[in-house]
Amino acid sequence: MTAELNFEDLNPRVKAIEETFRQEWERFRYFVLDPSDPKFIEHLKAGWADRVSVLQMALDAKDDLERVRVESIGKKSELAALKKEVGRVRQEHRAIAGQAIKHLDNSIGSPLTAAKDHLQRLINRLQEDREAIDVTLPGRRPRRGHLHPITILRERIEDIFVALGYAIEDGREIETDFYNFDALNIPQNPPARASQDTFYTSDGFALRSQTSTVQIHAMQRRGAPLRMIAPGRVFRRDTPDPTHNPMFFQVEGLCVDRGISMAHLKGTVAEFLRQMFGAQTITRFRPSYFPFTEPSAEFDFSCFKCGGKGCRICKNSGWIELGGSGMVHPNVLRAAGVDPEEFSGFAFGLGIDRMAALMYGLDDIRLLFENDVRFLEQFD
Ligand code: 2NL
Repeated sequence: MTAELNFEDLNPRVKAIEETFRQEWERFRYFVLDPSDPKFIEHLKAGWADRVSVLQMALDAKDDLERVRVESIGKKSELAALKKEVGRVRQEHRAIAGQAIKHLDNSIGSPLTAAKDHLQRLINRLQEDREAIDVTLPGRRPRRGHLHPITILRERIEDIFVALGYAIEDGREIETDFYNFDALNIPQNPPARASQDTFYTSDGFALRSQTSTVQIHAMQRRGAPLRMIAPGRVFRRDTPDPTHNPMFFQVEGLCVDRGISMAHLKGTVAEFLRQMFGAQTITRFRPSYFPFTEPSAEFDFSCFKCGGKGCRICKNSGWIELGGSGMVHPNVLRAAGVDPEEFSGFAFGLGIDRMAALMYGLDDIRLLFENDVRFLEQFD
């Protein structure tokens, strides 16, 4: 049986516990202030000015506070040990010892509880602040794109011909030699094919060197009469330079019917160019040679910039060369299954990229295919 204790035996330990807690508590004192009090945050920021985040500080303080609670009034604390010894205090001192310990327990426990509650409210508020989204802020505007300048131009050309009663036809970019050369009356010999020299796949298919291929398919499929244009990507074995690219864009037009003459060709091309470059535009035709047309002509139009007086754009000639044309060769009609005795037709072709370079004043057509947005976004 252990000896009875006097209150005086316990009292120094009560004082010691109180003192230890008081020292620890210094750091947490202000947490018993109400966190919604503006002075509270001010106080925090002043005291923790060098800390990056008040929230992190509050989370750390919460851990610290819990440690202090465990050490001060937890099951293994000196206070818990003290409570167990109250039973051994002499009868007449026991009530006062009990009261002193209970008072100590409360004087430690209640500020801890208050601080913990307030700290939690502060943490909640800071977390809400951090996660809050200001729904009144304007959204980030997505940058609006636009069509490629070649597409813009192609669509303008299409609109003009659709209004003249032409269909728009599309086709494959990989073709057989028949569609790319033979059907177009291009002789088998290498020199004849050199100007249309294209790329071949390992299976012997050709990348089309003009969109006439689409027109041959269309004549075979639909027969005559026929009015159509074929815009699209074509390929030539050219060394790239400011005016050449091995891949470029073309529009070809074809009109096949009974009694079609050179007059229809001239009227159609002239009307197209007037719609494209203005009512004052004059068109001229120069005799030329293409294997797929007979007779053949190249066409020029009066400069849209100077009106024919001569300027940098038309190289002082007053005229701009644009494309080729002619009456469809009977051999071509025959190859496409159209009877040249019954039908005749005209055809023409022009380069869309060349036209874009002219209209936008580009000194290098390759810029159109580099897909540098800083360049392309100037032309919408
Ligand atoms: C040019 C020359 C031309 C054609 C294309 C054509 C199509 C068929 C039949 C006959 Cl299906 N001809 N197309 C005719 C003459 C010239 O293009 O300088 N293009 C940029």
